[in-house]
Amino acid sequence: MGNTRINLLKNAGLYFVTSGELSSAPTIDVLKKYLKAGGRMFQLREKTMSSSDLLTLASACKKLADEHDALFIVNDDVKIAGAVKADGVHLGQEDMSVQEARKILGTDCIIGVSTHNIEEAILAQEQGADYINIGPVYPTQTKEHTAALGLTGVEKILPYVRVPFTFMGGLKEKNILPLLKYKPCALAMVTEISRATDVEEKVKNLLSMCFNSY
Ligand code: TZP
Ligand code: MG
Repeated sequence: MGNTRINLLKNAGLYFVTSGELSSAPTIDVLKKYLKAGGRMFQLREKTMSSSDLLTLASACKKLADEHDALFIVNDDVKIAGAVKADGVHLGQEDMSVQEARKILGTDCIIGVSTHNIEEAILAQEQGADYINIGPVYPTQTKEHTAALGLTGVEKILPYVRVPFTFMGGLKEKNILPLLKYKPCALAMVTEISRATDVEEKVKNLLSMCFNSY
């Protein structure tokens, strides 16, 4: 994989995951503020958008990512990731396998996988995931029906993790400090960023926490 991509992944610190529905402003506007404030990795995750709207938004995201040297990951949709030449795709447990996605996107593309337990983490790595997300760490309404791991659950999974990893689920400025000691490559957040009253200020605060506590 390209050095730039893997370096951006390893040093991202913060990972904004979009959601128009759970946002106080259109995704593209929140994203612009995120990037302006220094955010360098994001995922387009719009669960209810039509494919054609998603493709249009993904093209706009690609342009913004290039302008800011940011890492752009598409949730679920390998086709759209390939079509807009995104940096990567993020797959859930119900999505296409890593191997299939790899065949389509090639070795230069980042493939991330959502994992919730030891078995899923091991499997994703065996299949060639470039990074895994571990979560939900804390209770969250963004991904209902999935029990929160808590720090105890996280600590059970981490000894098996050999690739860069992110944490997600209920992450807020006020509760991320205990997670930083595990050295994630980034902390992933939906609503803490998408619903922030002042997105730029929030992102700056989060970035300074993520980087200064390493
Ligand atoms: N996967 C694990 S937790 C989560 C997803 C998609 C949702 C995180 O949303 P929030 O608003 O940051 O808690
Ligand atoms: Mg998915």
